[in-house]
Amino acid sequence: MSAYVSRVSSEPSPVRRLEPVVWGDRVPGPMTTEELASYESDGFLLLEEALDDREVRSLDDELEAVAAAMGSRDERVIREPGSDTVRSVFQIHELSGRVAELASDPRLLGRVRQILGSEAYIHQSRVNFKPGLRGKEFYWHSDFETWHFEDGMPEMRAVSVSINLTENRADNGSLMVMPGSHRTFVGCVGETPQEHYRESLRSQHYGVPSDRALEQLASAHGITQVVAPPGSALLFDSNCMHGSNGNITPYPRRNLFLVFNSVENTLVAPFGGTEPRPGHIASRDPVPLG
Ligand code: 6CS
Ligand code: FE
Repeated sequence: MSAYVSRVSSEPSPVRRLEPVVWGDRVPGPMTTEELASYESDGFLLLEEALDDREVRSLDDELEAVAAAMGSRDERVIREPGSDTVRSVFQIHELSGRVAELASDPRLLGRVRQILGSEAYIHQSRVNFKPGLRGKEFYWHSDFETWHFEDGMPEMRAVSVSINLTENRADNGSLMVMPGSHRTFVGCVGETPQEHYRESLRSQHYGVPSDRALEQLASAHGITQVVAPPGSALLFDSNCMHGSNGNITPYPRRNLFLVFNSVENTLVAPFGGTEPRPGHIASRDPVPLG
């Protein structure tokens, strides 16, 4: 049984988060006390110039080559709704040596351990291509809501790192986050269909908050748009309310997305009662990093 309620027929009231945001006794690492405090209160932290230009270019080249070489029936490739254009490639840390290296890089892992207060493993990884002209949106959601109900992640003890591979501009579908929203769990209406992920990773319709809940959250917290150059990295809490618009500019918005989960928070049976999603979307084989 979970303390959180979602995927039910009538709308649950929003509840306060039970878990801490920064876990354990302050683990030493590269984040300053001010940075940790800022992450704790906003639920996210932007690291400008986390990677240098050369690193970003070689990473981006490798990811494009990996995506181009993948078979059209590969389950890890997710296409845009209504077209064959590649939207995301999952389990990218097992497909790209550079991503695997980056997952253990002390610049990221050191910070992740500080937040989680433990060792970490990759719960999910992917590249989001958000191509120019026709890239589609990601509707508002909390990742934890999905990971708890569809994957069986017990607690809010995971950090996502989104690394900009291209410029994330105000007009090309960059991420929007509601600062402070990570402190509230917003349950959603609607029982999850089996194999929901086949649809939801293209366009999400369950695990989406009501219009009223989104209006209330936005009026309480406001919306921050994360506009930042290539090489910057956004660390964000698993329960942040976030989403992004479509991209009708000619400038692609490519991001690498790594989800670090605590080794003390490994997956159990999904809390929504559906079959677990496949391992390339939610790992059930935790290998501690570093
Ligand atoms: O379903 C998931 O796990 C994914 N979906 C979204 C829209 N964000 C987080 C996560 O990668
Ligand atoms: Fe998300």
